[in-house]
Amino acid sequence: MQRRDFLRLNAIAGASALLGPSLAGCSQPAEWQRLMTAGPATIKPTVCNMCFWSCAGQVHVRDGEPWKITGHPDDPHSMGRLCTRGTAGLGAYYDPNRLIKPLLRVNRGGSQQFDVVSWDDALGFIAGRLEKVAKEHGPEALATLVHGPGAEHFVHLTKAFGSDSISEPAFAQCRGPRDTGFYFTFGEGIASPEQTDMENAKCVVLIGTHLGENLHNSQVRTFADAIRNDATIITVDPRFSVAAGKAKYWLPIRPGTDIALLLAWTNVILAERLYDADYINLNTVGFNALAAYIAPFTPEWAYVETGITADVIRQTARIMAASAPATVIHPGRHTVWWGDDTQRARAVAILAGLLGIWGQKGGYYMPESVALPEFPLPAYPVPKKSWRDITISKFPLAGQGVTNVMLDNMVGSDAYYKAMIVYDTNLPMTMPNSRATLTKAAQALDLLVVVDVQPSEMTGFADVVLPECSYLERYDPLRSESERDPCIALRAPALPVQGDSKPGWWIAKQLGHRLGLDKYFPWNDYTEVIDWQLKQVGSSLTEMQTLGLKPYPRKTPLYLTPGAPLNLQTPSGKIELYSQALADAGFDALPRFTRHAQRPDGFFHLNYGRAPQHSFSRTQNNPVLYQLMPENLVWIHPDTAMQFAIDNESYVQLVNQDGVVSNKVRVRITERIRPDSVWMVHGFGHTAAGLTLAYGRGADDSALMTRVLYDPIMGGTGMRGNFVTFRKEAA
Ligand SMILES: Nc1nc2c(c(=O)[nH]1)N[C@H]1C(S)=C(S)[C@@H](COP(=O)(O)OP(=O)(O)OC[C@H]3O[C@@H](n4cnc5c(=O)[nH]c(N)nc54)[C@H](O)[C@@H]3O)O[C@H]1N2
Ligand SMILES: Nc1nc2c(c(=O)[nH]1)N[C@H]1C(S)=C(S)[C@@H](COP(=O)(O)OP(=O)(O)OC[C@H]3O[C@@H](n4cnc5c(=O)[nH]c(N)nc54)[C@H](O)[C@@H]3O)O[C@H]1N2
Ligand code: SF4
Ligand SMILES: [Mo]
Repeated sequence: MQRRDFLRLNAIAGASALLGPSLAGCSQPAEWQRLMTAGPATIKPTVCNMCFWSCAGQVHVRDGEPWKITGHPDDPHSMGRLCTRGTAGLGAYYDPNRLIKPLLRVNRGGSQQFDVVSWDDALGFIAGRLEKVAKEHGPEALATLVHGPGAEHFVHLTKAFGSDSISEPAFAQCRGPRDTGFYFTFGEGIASPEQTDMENAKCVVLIGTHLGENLHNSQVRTFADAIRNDATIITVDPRFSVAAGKAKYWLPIRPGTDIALLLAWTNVILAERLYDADYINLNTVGFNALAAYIAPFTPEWAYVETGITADVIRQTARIMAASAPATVIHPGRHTVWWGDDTQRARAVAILAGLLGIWGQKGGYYMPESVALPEFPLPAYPVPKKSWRDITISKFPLAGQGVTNVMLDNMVGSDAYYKAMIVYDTNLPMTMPNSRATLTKAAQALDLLVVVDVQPSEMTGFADVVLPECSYLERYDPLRSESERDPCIALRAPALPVQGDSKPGWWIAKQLGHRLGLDKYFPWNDYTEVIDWQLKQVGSSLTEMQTLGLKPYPRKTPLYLTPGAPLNLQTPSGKIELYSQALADAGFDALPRFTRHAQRPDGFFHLNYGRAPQHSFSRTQNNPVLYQLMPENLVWIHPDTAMQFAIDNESYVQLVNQDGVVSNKVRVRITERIRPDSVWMVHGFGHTAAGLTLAYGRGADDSALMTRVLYDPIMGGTGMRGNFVTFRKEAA
């Protein structure tokens, strides 16, 4: 069957499946007049979904019309204020390109298109295909790729169906290496929100981690506290980031050489005995092995690799040690860089371990969450084949499902997976070099369902597109995360549902019903689940509708007692400077520095990151944020610009090492980038025509990432080993 060409969502037959411009915002003077005279605001609780920091917010509604969204005053994530993107949530609500009806791919006279169909038809089609897959291949042949808090509904559905093949890009495209490296050192990963006690730190070290551009609300606020408190800020970044602009030390490191710097810092701390020997004796294993290993990695050695002078390496190491334990060595978040990322995270963790910052004021605090009981449900069926069986042979120490492994197992003659559900993730722009595999997977799979709010690139691969209503229109699982001050926050519908879009819980339950899984959905409305959970912790849905956020007292101290032995979950119970577990699995027990590919002549490191106005690839079409930043720019050093005769503000195309050519992108000539690199913000260069504002604006970094450097330990997709040169726009 010749189906599943990539469909652009303006190729929809019949009645419009998009919201359309009629509801667009309130820019007219009459609107302003109305707002000036409207009645007092009622406040409805929400949890922001414009990024995954999940700030608790308040939607202010006057005379039935949304007015504004603000941060919840008691929320540790938002500290009472939302960021640029959170404030622009109403733009997502009103976006005329929003999906509002289910779509089904049909083949009509040899050409493919999406038909608008009823929910009943869409869900019936999906259930029929899933039942066929289960009958022919077993329910384990379903893989579910998800992101965000609403993912829980589809995780639940997938497990009830009989598969545990669930993964999210937050692991293999984001935090996986960091959490794996910390796990093998401290016995646990770093929390989200990160447990960095920056407001009490005397020294903050940022390796990459471009706080300020990377805008995770309270994290940036506590970084600002550190600056206000005169903490010594040390940033390591090939680019003069916003954070570098606030720093005492900016180390413009040669890209990809961070492990060399980390080893040299460790060398200085050991050589100059800048550690607390009692702490090391009590709390670490492998110190002698580390000391012997580290001896050759002097600052002079590291200078040659990193370009950072030995003097600066020594000075910064001494400041970190003198400030310890009030030193935050930030663990980073997007850590899939060069493929040796778990080892780089190990090097970070070892340094943190030597400085004794675990559980200490001004270092890493001990996060705590509210223990929220699970709603009572029957046990899930045990899958005959687990994601582990499929993953471990490739990436032995992957602690979670790996998106890229699942995707790879959807193509080829021995493809294991036959159906995929995708929720709240835009895989073609999220997983590097995935478009070809996605295209093949879409051909090969018996079913591909995409649940999204807008006609993203991912929807173009789907058999069925299901329109979820926005976070402002729905209930989702309660927010209960590990953090400084434990609390629970409620996302509840604040605004009327647009069109025929539906909340994720409803979609999952309806599918469950059609698949004969009613016993896993023994409630009529998801509010019953939330209310039951809240009642177990002394609250209720009624109370939370008013409160929005409920703080709970901590049960354990925020900091560990200085001098008391750590009781970690590592095999030794101590900080594992030397990791026997890694050695046993055939990996380096101590982090190894590897020289990465040199850039070819005339090519430049493709460096990328965030801008405060946007999140990943999800906000470029938001009418409010589009106005703030309609396209991304490519940062080019003046020497490079001169060499290629490129003018500031002109448009160029980027061509990568494999000949892939980008969209045209506007040039910003700046000394804030190393001459060997260019930089751009991720998430632009949309190819989905249904995103009428974002379509064709700026360039897509992911499209240029045809070289993926896999982390052999946990499967992370290193993205930084790509290089580009320039093609000038024809006049
Ligand atoms: N506004 C906004 N904020 C966000 C997000 C968003 O989409 N929008 N996303 C959030 C998420 S989920 C994540 S994971 C984080 C990601 O944000 P981070 O975790 O901060 O990402 P990094 O890759 O560490 O940081 C990017 C920086 O690394 C620098 N860099 C590049 N190569 C190297 C190198 O070889 N060595 C060093 N030391 N630095 C290098 C780049 O110049 C850039 O300044 O941001 C979060 N915050
Ligand atoms: N090239 C490159 N790739 C990257 C990164 C990078 O910097 N460069 N960053 C990596 C990192 S750190 C991360 S965390 C990942 C993030 O990757 P993703 O989680 O895939 O993030 P987005 O690109 O924002 O895609 C989100 C998708 O969800 C949809 N969506 C938005 N809101 C909702 C909702 O309420 N419900 C539903 N059902 N759908 C919704 C959006 O329309 C969009 O299609 O990307 C990773 N990939
Ligand atoms: S940091 Fe901004 S976008 Fe992210 S959840 Fe908070 S307010 Fe929303
Ligand atoms: Mo991320």
